[in-house]
Amino acid sequence: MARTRTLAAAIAAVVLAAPAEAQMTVEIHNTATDETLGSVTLEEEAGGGVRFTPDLDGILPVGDHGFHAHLNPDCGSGGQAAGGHYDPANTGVHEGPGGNGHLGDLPRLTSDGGRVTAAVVAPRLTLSDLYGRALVIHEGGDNYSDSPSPLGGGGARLACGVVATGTPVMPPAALAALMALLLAIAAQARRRPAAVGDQG
Ligand SMILES: [Cu+2]
Repeated sequence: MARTRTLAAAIAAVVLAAPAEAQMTVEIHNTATDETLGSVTLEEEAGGGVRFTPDLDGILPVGDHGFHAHLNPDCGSGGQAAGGHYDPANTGVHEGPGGNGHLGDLPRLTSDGGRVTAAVVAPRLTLSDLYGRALVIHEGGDNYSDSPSPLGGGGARLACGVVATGTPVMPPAALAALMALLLAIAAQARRRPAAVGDQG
């Protein structure tokens, strides 16, 4: 029974130690050369939304670049393997971060001499929306519209990075139920007389 209690305590310790991701860092690569261009750090905002803090170099030309969460966690084939904009509600429209279209429509990034460091916030997202997606930076800007060009007019997929799957968050109710189960198992083990040979 000591063994059962130890096991229950060990499982509980592992469950309690598993953190919800507070932030994640995504490495960004040039889709043509696979060269690393830096990273983007994702953090959930206290008041809602996700903050994207880039630390990138070699994003050219200078000026605005379309920036989106695309569906697939794959940057292959020049970024095309990432698929379309993440759009879980199947809106089929590109309206930018403040609109009601693709959930993956992020605020534009701006290159200053190739460097991109200014943070942007996408107000409708949660961090878990981004698990297992790809972040894509386009060659051109983004007018947050499908007109005159589709998908903001950003054109070629210049750079891309895959967002990891992340640690699933256990809801408090599920955690409480698991703890109750473990305590019940431990209590039952305490009541049961030790069987012959159950000495270890
Ligand atoms: Cu895109």
